[in-house]
Order: sequence, then structure tokens, then C-alpha cells
Amino acid sequence: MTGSRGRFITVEGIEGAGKSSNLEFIKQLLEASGKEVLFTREPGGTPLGEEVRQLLLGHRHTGMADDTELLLMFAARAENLEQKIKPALEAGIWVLCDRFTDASYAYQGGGRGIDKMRIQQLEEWTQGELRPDLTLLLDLPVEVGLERAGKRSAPDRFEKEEVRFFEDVRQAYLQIAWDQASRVKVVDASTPLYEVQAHITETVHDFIQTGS
Ligand code: Z5A
Repeated sequence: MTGSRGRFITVEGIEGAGKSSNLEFIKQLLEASGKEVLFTREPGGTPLGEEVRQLLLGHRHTGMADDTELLLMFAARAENLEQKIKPALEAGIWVLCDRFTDASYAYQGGGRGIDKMRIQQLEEWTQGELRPDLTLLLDLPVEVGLERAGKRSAPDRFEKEEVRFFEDVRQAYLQIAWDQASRVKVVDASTPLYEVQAHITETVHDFIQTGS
């Protein structure tokens, strides 16, 4: 326990951007700087959230309505916020989250075409004033990401979407980064892993030192 509020860091990107490859690396960077870190992910992060994740990513409900998808994302998020994220931040613990609300703007807003205002309403309802302090957006061309992701196991419900969907998701992410440049740092994820991690290290160290 540090006495001051913890900081909230999120990591975002389209399929194949390398989130899984970099999250443990980021956690270790923070811990090496003396921070106590709670790792969580969305959708998921809590027992209830992980069950919702199965509904969202599995193939049992392929024709899920777009609004249902959005509301389930926020239902899982509300649980994660109350059970894990807020208590940790209040206890001075740093929270590292694999995706958060930017993913709802990018996938449900950009990809599915849901009005941004509706997402904003849910954001305000579930989060109040709480927003990430730092977001790392791992960005790369869609075809590179899909090629990388294609080498993994069976595709989930999102990974079965068309290239056009991921182009829209990527553009929505880049728009968020443009609009909120002080919070969202874009990392070129198309380069070799050691270069991506050098960029991440610089960004995280900067954040730790300056708090922005
Ligand atoms: N979703 C949503 O719609 N709305 C929301 O609000 C939220 C989520 C919160 C679950 O996400 C899904 O939920 C997601 C969006 C939606 N859509 N899908 N699918 P997820 O985060 O669990 O799933 P994911 O996007 O598939 O992420 P991932 O497992 O973390 O994978 P990744 O970013 O693609 O990273 P990776 O597995 O580390 O890398 C992919 C491959 O590339 C792998 O073989 C690596 O070895 C390789 N790789 C990584 N970096 C490099 C570099 N630099 N060079 C070469 N090769 C590399």
C-alpha cells in the first residue's frame, strides 16, 4: 500500500497487435519500478465477467444483437470495476487491464456502428469520472494483424469478422488516440517485438516519471 491512489493503465489494439505478447512485459516494467500491480482483462477479470466472456466470444450465440453485445461488455466491466479495479486503485495498487472501454468505442462503435453517444452514456453510468491514466494502443495494419492472429488457435466470434470490420475498428482506435493524445500513446506494433518493447519501455518510464 502506497498511501496514494494507484494508476490505471490499459492496453488496446486490433487482433494480432501483440497484446498478449506484451502484457507480462509491461507488468514486469511496472514491478521493476516498485509498483504493486493488479492484472485484469476485459471482457472478463472476475468470475462473473469470465462467464460473460464465454457468451461473447464463443459461438453459441452467433446472431447476437449489437446492443446485447455492447450491454454485456459493460455488464462485465461494471463487475470488474466494482470487484477489482476500484478497490485496487483505492488501495494504491496500479491496475493493468487488457482492453477497456476504448475497445467498446472501437469494436461496438467503429466496428458495429453503434452511436457513440450510447456508449458514452454507459461509460458515465458504470465508471463515473474514472478513466484510464495511460493507454497503450498497439497499432498495425489490419492485414499484418490478421495474418499474425491467423497463426493461433481456432478463431473466436470476433476473429471471424471481415477485414472491413477490423479496418473500421482500427480507424476508431486511431481517432480516439488523436482526440485524447495525452492519455493514448500509439505504439507501432508492426515492427519486431524487441522494437515494440523498446517503445513501450520508453513510454511507460516516461509515464512513471512524469505521471502523464
Ligand atoms: N471486445 C469488444 O468488442 N469490446 C470491448 O469492450 C472489449 C473487448 C473489452 C477479446 O479480446 C475480444 O473482445 C476482442 C475485442 C472484443 N476481439 N477479438 N478477438 P482479447 O483481447 O481477449 O483477444 P485478442 O484481440 O485476440 O487479443 P490477444 O489474445 O491479446 O492477442 P493479440 O493482441 O493478437 O496478441 P498476441 O497473441 O500476443 O499476438 C498474436 C501473434 O503475433 C502471436 O503469434 C505472436 O507471437 C505474434 N507477434 C506478437 N508481436 C509480434 C511482433 N512484434 N512481431 C511479430 N510477431 C508478433
